[in-house]
Parts: sequence; C-alpha cells; structure tokens
Amino acid sequence: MSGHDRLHLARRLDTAQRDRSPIPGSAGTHPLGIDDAYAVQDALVGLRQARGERLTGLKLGFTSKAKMAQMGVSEIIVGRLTDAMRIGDGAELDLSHFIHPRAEPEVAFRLSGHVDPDDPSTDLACCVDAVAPAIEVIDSRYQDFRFTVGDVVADNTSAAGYAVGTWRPLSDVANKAVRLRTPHREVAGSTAAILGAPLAALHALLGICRRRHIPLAPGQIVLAGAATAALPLTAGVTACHIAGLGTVTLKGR
Ligand code: OOG
Ligand code: MG
Repeated sequence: MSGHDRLHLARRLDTAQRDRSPIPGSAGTHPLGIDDAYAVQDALVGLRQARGERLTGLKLGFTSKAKMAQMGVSEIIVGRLTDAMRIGDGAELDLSHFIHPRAEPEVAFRLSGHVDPDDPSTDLACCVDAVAPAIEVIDSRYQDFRFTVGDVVADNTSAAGYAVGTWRPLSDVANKAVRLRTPHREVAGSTAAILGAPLAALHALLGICRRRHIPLAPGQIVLAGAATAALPLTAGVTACHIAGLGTVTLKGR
C-alpha cells in the first residue's frame, strides 16, 4: 500500500466518524495487512492531532476471549485515546455523535514515570501508579461492526470515548468481579478474563509498542481491554462496577 493509499483510507475513516456514515470493511476485497493498518492508524490519529486533539492514552483490544468471540478477531491490538474522547464520570453523552456505539467494562491504568519501550529492562507494571474502573465507548466506522483485524487497527480499534472512575493506588486487580449494566442489559465477568490478569495486558502492550514504535508518556492512561462482550450503548445510565475499584457511570441521551 502506498503512502497515498494509506492517507486516503485514513481520510475515509475520519470522514466516516465525523459524518457518522460507516464504510464497508476490506473482507472480500484486498484484506488490509497489519503493517499497513498501523500506518493508517498513525495517519488517522495525525488528522485528529492536526485539529488540535491531544493524545491521552492507549487502549488494548481483544485481550479477552469474550471480545474475540464477539468480533471474530483473535489478535491483541492497540489504539490511541485523545482528549476529545474523554467523558467525565457521571457525565451526559450525546449519542447522536456516534454511529452505533457500544459500551465495554474496562480496567484503566495510569502511567507514572517515563517509559522507554526500547529499553529491554522496562517493566510497564513498575511505571503504573494508579488504577480505576472505566467504561470504554467503541463505535466502529465500518458498517455493522464488521471488520478484519487490519480494518479495525486502521480504524484506531473503534476508539470513540472513555469514562474513568476514581483513581486508586495500584493494587492487585486480578480475579475481581466485573459488571456492566446498561438500561436494558447487564453482563458480568471477571478481570481474570483479561489475559489471566489485567497487569498481563501491560506486558502485551509493551511488546506491541516496541514492534509498532508507539510512544508511551507519563500521565497517559491505558485501557486493558474489555473483560466481557460489549453491550449496545442506549439512552439512560450505563454503569461499570469492578470489585475493589468501585463504579463509573455515564448517561446517554
Ligand atoms: C474493537 C475494540 C476492542 C476491547 O476492549 O477488546 C476493544 C471492537 O470490538 O470494535 O476495545
Ligand atoms: Mg475496549
């Protein structure tokens, strides 16, 4: 794929998001390779930065079997979060800004110090100072949420919004009960579903950041990936509770 083609796809995805008009995925045509896909993601995030958005963190996708099964993708992926995606705990969210939003229960980590992904001795768990419950809002720019792994990486892993609850000092977050409740549905699981334990997601993240030259910065947040399948985000209160970490909510309207 030429640089021109990568930028063209980044622009189509960017327009799909801004106009809320989804595009077809690459299945059945030329499947998008993973290297091209991360390059398109870079270009897409670059378009957002050129409009003044700031990077605030990173997110992992497909770290649980429940998510892999729901979407038919079995590779761990990484996307970028920006300040435009931030939703205050308990805040209202205008659902008309999205195409077909879904909510996911997530564990959020906050990076404290400088992280050099290229230093082989770096241990990301040592660079985390706080943990919190989070809701991730995903909104694929592809029709019907149908995509290949390359498609979803190019689309910045469906990243659309995130709400983070109260930060607490880093503690053991393995084997904690997880519950996501929307006005109409509820799904429950355990943080053990996230690669065995959410901290394992940090090791996976470091590996991908090394391979893909994705920088990590102090203060950035990391979403470890949903422990359960995502639920459609509808009007009313959506709440994510994680045992030991508390609850975070948002209110769709
Ligand atoms: C891709 C995003 C997956 C997660 O937590 O697994 C993700 C999608 O399902 O559209 O954020
Ligand atoms: Mg997620």
